[in-house]
This record gives sequence, structure tokens and C-alpha cells, in this order.
Amino acid sequence: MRTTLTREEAGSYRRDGYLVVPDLLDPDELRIWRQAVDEAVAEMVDRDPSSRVVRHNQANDSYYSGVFVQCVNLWKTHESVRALVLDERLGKLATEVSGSTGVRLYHDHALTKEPWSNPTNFHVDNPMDLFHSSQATMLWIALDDATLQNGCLYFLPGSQKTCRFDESGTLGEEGIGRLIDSYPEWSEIEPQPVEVEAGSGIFISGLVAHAAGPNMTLQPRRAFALLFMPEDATFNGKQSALPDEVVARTKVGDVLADDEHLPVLYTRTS
Ligand SMILES: O=C(O)CCC(=O)C(=O)O
Ligand SMILES: [Fe+2]
Repeated sequence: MRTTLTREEAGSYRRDGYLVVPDLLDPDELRIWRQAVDEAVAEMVDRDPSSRVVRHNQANDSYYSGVFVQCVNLWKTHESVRALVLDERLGKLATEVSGSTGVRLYHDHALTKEPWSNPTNFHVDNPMDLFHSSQATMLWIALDDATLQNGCLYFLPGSQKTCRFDESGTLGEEGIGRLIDSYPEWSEIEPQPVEVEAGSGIFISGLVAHAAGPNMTLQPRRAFALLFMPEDATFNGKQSALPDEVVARTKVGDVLADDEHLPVLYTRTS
């Protein structure tokens, strides 16, 4: 596993709002991640088919349900995924790239674009989350090659610099570019497709606009993502990916320090 980033890579993340880490996983690690995630997804869908779509409250939107199969918090339901996700080395990379003093795992999710999946509309992640921070980051790991044909990601480089916390766009039937209505200045930014090989990772700022194409192949495009929050993040009142009882005992403005549901993955020591 790649465990360090160069100064140039960190600078490129700050400039563009995303960073490709080629060969994050070596071939043996990739095999282990694929097996663990496949098993965990199959188990979760088997237990509760509605567990596939839980984010953004768009479960009843038929367009959205055709974007990808999404399973959240597999680290809580599958031992092997838990061991892979709760890895200090991933936390250290996320800390370095985001410029925070340390990170907690906010949640994980598997994202499988089945054949004929709809595009993932342009959106930004962090405005939807239960904390707001320019240090929010996600590590999106390609479990299959992500190509122009099967739904690789696209970015609006630099959009994180002018993103606001009040507007995220939606993944529903409003259309792939609806987000641009809220950020007219982004209509000048050329969307950048990012094809990556399986085993590569992409760090994605919680404030950078991103999307993905449809899957026009007969094989699934599998990805697994870890979302990180800075260790000093505070609750903004939104409900998302945390059990109701945790939300009920947390006040707006509280530091989100629930070690059971939001485990610390890394803290800088100097
Ligand atoms: O994998 C995709 O199609 C998009 C993933 C994404 O936008 C996310 O996980 O926030
Ligand atoms: Fe996203």
C-alpha cells in the first residue's frame, strides 16, 4: 500500500480539489479488498434490500436508484472490511492530504455501477454531511478499472475554492448539470474525466464538484469509498449515516467525538 504522498501531490490536491494515487493497493491487497467488499455488499443486500440506498433521502427516486448500488457502513457489518478500513495508514494519508490534525472515519460506502447505470450527476459531498468543513475528504478506491465506458469520475478542478456549504446539487432526475445553476461561475471550468486502474485511489475534497458517467459496458464498475472528518469537526444538525440515538444526544456545535460510530483513524503527534 502506498503510505506517503509527495509534496507535489499534496499541492495538486490543494489546487484541484482531488488527487489520484496510482497503485494505492498492490495486486494482493486489491484481491483482498474486492473479496471483502463483495461479500459485505452481498450480505447487506441479502439481509435488507432497502439498505442499498440510504443517502440523500432519495430512495424513492427511480432515476437515483439507477445511478449505483450503494451500501453504507460495511465496516460495521463485516469483520474483514472493518480490518481493512480501520487502518491507521489510510488515516495518515487522509490527514496529510486534508491538512487536518487528525481524522475520524465518518462512514464508508460501496458504490457499484451496474451495467446500464445512469450517470452520477455533478454534486459536492460535504454540504450534505452532518459536519461542515473544508478539510472533509473522501478516498474513493477503484475495485475495477474505471473508464470512460463504465462510469469513471469527472471533476471540476478548483471548484472547491468557491464552493458553499448551502448547496450540494442532487443525484436525482433533475439532470447531470443542475448544480451549475447554483454556481454559474463553474460553467467556465472544463470537466476533467479521470480514468484509473483498479487498485488506484482518488482523494476527493468534500467541496469539489464531481460526477461520473453511465456504465455502458456489461460488467459492473465497483468502487469503495472512505469518508473522513477532521477530528475537531462539529455537529451541524443534519441527519446522515449516524444512528438516531447518537444524533439525539448530540447538540449542534458539539465536537463529534463518538469513538464507537466515528472512530479516530489517525492523530498527528507533532
Ligand atoms: O462512484 C460514483 O459514481 C460517485 C461517488 C460519489 O460521488 C461519492 O461517493 O460521493
Ligand atoms: Fe460524491
